[in-house]
Amino acid sequence: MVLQSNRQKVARCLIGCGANVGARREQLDQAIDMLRFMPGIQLMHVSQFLETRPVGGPPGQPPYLNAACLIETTFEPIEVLDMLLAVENTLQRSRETRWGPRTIDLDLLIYDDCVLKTERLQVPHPRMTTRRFVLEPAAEIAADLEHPVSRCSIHELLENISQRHLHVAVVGVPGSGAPEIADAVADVTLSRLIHAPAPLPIAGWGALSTKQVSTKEPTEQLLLLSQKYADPLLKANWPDGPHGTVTDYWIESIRLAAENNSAIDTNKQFENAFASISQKTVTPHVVLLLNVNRQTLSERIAYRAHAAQQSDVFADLVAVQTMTTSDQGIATLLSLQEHLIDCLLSTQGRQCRPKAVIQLDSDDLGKAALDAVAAIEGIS
Ligand code: PH2
Ligand code: MG
Ligand code: MG
Repeated sequence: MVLQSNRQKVARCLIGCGANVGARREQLDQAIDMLRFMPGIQLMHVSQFLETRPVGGPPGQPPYLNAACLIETTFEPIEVLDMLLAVENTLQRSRETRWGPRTIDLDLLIYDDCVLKTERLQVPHPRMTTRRFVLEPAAEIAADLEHPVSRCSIHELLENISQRHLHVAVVGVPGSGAPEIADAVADVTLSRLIHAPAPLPIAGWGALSTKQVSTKEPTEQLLLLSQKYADPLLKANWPDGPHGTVTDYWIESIRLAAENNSAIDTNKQFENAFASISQKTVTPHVVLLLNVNRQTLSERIAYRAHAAQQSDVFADLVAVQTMTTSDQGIATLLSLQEHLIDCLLSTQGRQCRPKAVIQLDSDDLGKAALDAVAAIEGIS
């Protein structure tokens, strides 16, 4: 952070507030008053209080009252967090279950254009882009405030999740569980479900072309594959029903996988041809980006190879099995995973990039499914 002369830099912060037990309105009022009189903080705007349905956590919770505040402060991000925790503690906040009922919850959503991920604090808040109970009050007081990762304003983020027929893409390398998570999300949201029409060009690309006795260039085959991925998602045929579409792929993964695959010689001509296919598709409104570690991948590859020939689970790993060693397969997958994260979450805003990207650890598929469903429930 740059200090200007001897004046400390003032940061603008967006704070999310919520309560769903006790005298909710009084608790929110008290918390906001404590912010109002806190040294080092200027309370600029407070939204109205909005009654919202609880998202995630144990079933049967009472409804929330949510609000947002905009403050200016000379505190560092971690100091803002400590100050918010102190206010929560003063108001008898208990912490038993994750996403359980609470008398008061104060979240640091945005701290200027700061992007930071530590053990204690992540800003911008990792789940805010699909939470209507956050974006609606925030849009009332800070519609033009920019989200520093997506580079969209709060207003744009709210508009993004307010489309009539949403496209949610579950994205991850083979073995990350994308088909399984997509099934769970589509199930709960009564959405149309589309699985990847063919495996990603991870490996065994040579084998594939000889099997098909194809005389086509690999890049030509890639474009055919891209067209298959694009066909169900064309803007021209996009439905307008209210239940949305869930895919277990993102077409841009083909480009990234091809770039990552040394057997494929991608060039400018390919890039242009790919772009003209990809541009005709609906950009996902929400990406659920799955993350797996090396250990998980090696266990899942072993599972596919030995125990699960007849099972549908992790079927997307079949392409990886054709690689000479599973170490090579794992290295390829991890490198592609890095590439995906980079492309979806780097702060250099790319055109046509999905606006809401939520990262989920999918080493535990059951937990990933619950988190995925909660992220999508936040939209309604
Ligand atoms: N906060 C959560 C989990 N779920 N649901 C609503 N409606 N409002 C919240 O503030 C909220 C939630 C975790 O902090
Ligand atoms: Mg919260
Ligand atoms: Mg909190």
